[in-house]
Amino acid sequence: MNADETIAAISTPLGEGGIGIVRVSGGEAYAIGKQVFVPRKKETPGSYPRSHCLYYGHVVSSDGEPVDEVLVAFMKGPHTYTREDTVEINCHSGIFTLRLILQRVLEAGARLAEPGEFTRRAFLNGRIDLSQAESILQIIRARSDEAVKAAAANLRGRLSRKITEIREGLLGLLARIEAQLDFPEDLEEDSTLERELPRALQGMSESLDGIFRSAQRGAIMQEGLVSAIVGKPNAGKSSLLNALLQEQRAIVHELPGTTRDLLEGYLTIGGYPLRLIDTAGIHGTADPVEQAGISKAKEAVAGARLLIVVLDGSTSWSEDDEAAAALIQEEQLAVIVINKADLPQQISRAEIGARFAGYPVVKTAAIRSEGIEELEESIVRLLDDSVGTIPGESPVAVNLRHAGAVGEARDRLQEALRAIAGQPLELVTIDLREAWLKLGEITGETASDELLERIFRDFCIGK
Ligand SMILES: Nc1nc2c(ncn2[C@@H]2O[C@H](COP(=O)(O)OP(=O)(O)OP(=O)(O)O)[C@@H](O)[C@H]2O)c(=O)[nH]1
Ligand SMILES: [Mg+2]
Repeated sequence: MNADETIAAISTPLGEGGIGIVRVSGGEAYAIGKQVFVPRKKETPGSYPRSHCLYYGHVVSSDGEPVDEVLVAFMKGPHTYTREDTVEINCHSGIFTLRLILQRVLEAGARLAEPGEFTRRAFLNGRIDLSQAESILQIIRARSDEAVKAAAANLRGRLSRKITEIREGLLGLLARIEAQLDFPEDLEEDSTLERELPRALQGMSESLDGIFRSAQRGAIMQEGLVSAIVGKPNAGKSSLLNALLQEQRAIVHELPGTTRDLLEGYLTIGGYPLRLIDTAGIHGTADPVEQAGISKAKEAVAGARLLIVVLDGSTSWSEDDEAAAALIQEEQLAVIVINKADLPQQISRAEIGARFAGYPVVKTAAIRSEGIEELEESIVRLLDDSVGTIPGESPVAVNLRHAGAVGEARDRLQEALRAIAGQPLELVTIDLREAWLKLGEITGETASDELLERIFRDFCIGK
């Protein structure tokens, strides 16, 4: 990829429509535009083309034949998307028209843009930082109002500002610590450092935690919270899925081992979009088809953020329940459901509460849709606690990459806070420096080429 080359691409979706746009960006954009486009009115050579004006006319083939009737905008850098000279040809949107015009522009000297290359240039030319570039992709892909708003705020630089502020704070602290390490004789000079350091780090770590939670929330709003229903065969998992979705989505049967494949449904509770996955009952079996279903179930459980562990209240605690319970990972959210509450009970809420300390326990009778509201309420409480909004704050980030980097930086600062008590200051600086680097990956200042490659590959050609 060469940044000196002039690039071109069709920037609107391919298909029939009112208008399609071929965009050209780079040093040769004006020359190429003037070569392929003939304005309708005679323009005076000195003042044509004027920047950010629309010209009416035709794109013509190399032998002067009109290809399409168009409006063309010539835009002088740096006041453009990429900061480079840009030409946008607005034509009739038909697949062939657009391709002919693109072809014409390529003949005139442009190279076909790679996915995301316009946005990458905007980043490389310093118009936006990496998190802003990603916000553009998020705006394109957003699936809810909240996601659009959060991405738009990031595009305006809200996340970048917060991150930059914390990075500058870290740099300031690092400078002071290093001064103290280099000139210990001046120790008295900065006696406030010792007192201020823990407080400053605590403050930064809390800010990062706020962003982390908010980013997670953003990601959930964007993609839906992946939730798996898990438990032994016949516990009533599929019945629970149906009750939650309020439709007969899954087959329910008294034979254990009814569900084999994963089955999905979408629902929103308390404003949280959930992607709900029903799974095969977990138990030891020799049946190869059932085994395949169980290994799929385990995969789904491992990839879920929330687990709904279903127990059959009319049977006593068994090894199969044990096996299902053992699937809960520490970082997962889980709610325990004692189903079949309408039948004589073999397990008590107290017993289950003791086995699953720290997790909410709810009783339901799925086939009668009883206890479903209570289940929903406890799920909403779990989500509010772990990713809920901080009063007055709206999400700053909607991207799991941001959440990951922010979370790691926060953990580094926590590490540093622990190191302050008892460890030499050198060790503290290692953590601070790593936190600073991690945060730089968000804005792109310390992002590797590989990371950039991965991010921009996700864009479409023409963006
Ligand atoms: N009495 C009573 N029966 C229930 C309840 N929920 C489910 N059942 C019954 O239990 C049996 C199994 O229900 P499913 O929903 O298929 O159970 P499952 O956990 O999906 O089972 P597998 O897919 O085989 O793992 C069916 O006969 C249901 O009618 C309930 O709340 N009360
Ligand atoms: Mg089932």
